[in-house]
Amino acid sequence: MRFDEPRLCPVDLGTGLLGAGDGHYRKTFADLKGLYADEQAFSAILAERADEVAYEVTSYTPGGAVSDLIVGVTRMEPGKVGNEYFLTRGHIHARANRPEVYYGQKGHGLMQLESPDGEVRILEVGPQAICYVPPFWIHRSINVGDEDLVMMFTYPADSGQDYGIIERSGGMKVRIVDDGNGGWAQQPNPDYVPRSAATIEKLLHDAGLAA
Ligand code: S6P
Ligand code: ZN
Repeated sequence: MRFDEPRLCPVDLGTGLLGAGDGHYRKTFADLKGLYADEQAFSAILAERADEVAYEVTSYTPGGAVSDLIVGVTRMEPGKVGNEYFLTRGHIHARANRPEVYYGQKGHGLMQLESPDGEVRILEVGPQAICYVPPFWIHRSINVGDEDLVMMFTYPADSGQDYGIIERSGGMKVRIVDDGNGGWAQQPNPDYVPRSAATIEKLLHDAGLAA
């Protein structure tokens, strides 16, 4: 066949899952060791909920070419570890110049964005809000609501994910915590180590861009 077959993938807002996809993975709380600041609070969650799903991703990948788009949905449980809201691991795309679009469908979420040189943007993503993640921005989603957060996403199929960029910096620059009034606030991450000029230069160079 010369042309790919069009595909309809329904999103079930009850389950937060994509239908007619070909990919599905789950992250349990046990999988998320080292992600949260409050290790004691995390151990307490592990004691009760280690094998429960913290978030899951269902997707459809039509092909692996740059001209293909992966489409999918992330569903995340509501809750906190200590005073820090549940979040995804976060990453930069392995091909760092690949962008992504998120579309809020259910719940109250944040997209935490961090540029390689340490600029921080926090965007609220509720139902029917489109969030554009530009090339080179590290991104993570956070559930600051009291129900499931469901967000659709789409990105070039050859993007890949690099999780190490966050680990190498001791986490992202800020953490999102309960502000004490049921809302959220940013808190500086004391373990954060800024990326060097050489590291940033390499990111741009690897993506085929001069600094
Ligand atoms: C992939 C895209 C999403 C996330 C998903 C889970 O580029 O941004 O599919 O993978 O929301 O987040 P994470 O950070 O654990 O991959
Ligand atoms: Zn991504």
